Amino acid sequence: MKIYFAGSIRGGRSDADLYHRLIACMKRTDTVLTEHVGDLHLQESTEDPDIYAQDTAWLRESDLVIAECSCPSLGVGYELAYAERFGKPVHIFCRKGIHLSAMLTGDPYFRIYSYEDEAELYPLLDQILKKAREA
Ligand code: 6K6
Repeated sequence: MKIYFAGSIRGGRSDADLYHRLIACMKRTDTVLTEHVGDLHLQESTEDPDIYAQDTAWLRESDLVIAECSCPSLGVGYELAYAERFGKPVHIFCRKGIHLSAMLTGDPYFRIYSYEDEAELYPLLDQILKKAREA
């Protein structure tokens, strides 16, 4: 499957190492279109219109979207609405205690998982990907 992983870039890189580990986990079985989101030495070299064109094309091409939303990001919010518009299944991870936007928690389209410990995410990811493969 082609997975679109969304995580904060200009919204802040405090969770970049977490994105890196989640992407590595998904890459064992599937293709992650947005590997750069977990790049710990991300260099912004591409022009913004090219980033937008590439990322929206990847979203349309993807089989599902996984987003880590603990670090708020306008770009990720946009991507989630875009994915919904194209009927892509969207799974959102968020650490307990973070008050996620009502525009996500109030939209029944999104499947939201709040977690306490990162270790909870790996079996959850396996389960999500297994179900998606069977769908
Ligand atoms: C070039 C090489 C590495 O990074 C760049 C430039 N930046 C981006 N490249 C690709 N996708 C991006 C870039 N900036 C934002 N995005 C997309 O928006 C990613 O798919 C993220 O999920 C999301 C982050 O949005 P912001 O608002 O936090 O930047």
